[in-house]
Amino acid sequence: MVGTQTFAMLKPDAVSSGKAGAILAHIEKSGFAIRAMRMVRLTRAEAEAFYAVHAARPFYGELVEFMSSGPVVALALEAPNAVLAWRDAIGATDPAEAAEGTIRKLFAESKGKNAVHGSDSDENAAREIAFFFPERELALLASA
Ligand code: 3AN
Repeated sequence: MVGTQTFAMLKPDAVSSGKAGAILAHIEKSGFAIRAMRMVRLTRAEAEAFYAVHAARPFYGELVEFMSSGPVVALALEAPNAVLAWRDAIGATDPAEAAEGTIRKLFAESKGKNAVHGSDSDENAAREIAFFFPERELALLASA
């Protein structure tokens, strides 16, 4: 079954440059319901754990450094076929390659500072939502 929820995050570049509100408005206009939202600054250890799947990639150190450099906004989003719909809405990893109208095309600076994160599978969406949202917020999600 294709899930109706995905995990999204506004990265430190988007938050520090004052684009969080515009991106949240874009998210809602694009048909996603925000089911949970939390602003938090990740510790280095938390960023390492969140991106553990990328530990072997050459950019891992840079990624962890950047993701713990300032606050992020974590979101649980709901839409039909949520994971794919959100990947479509954010566009390619590199904003230079992202399609017109996508969030990375509109708001991202570079391949590393690319404004937003999106889960790549239903399994990772569940893992990433659980990483950021404690029990009470998960209960909210289940009843939505
Ligand atoms: P996506 O975020 O589109 O799923 P992934 O999974 O390939 O892209 O990469 C995870 C994160 O790692 C990206 N969001 C980006 O911030 C960072 N990243 C990917 N490639 C590079 C790179 N060549 N240099 C620096 N950071 C990168």
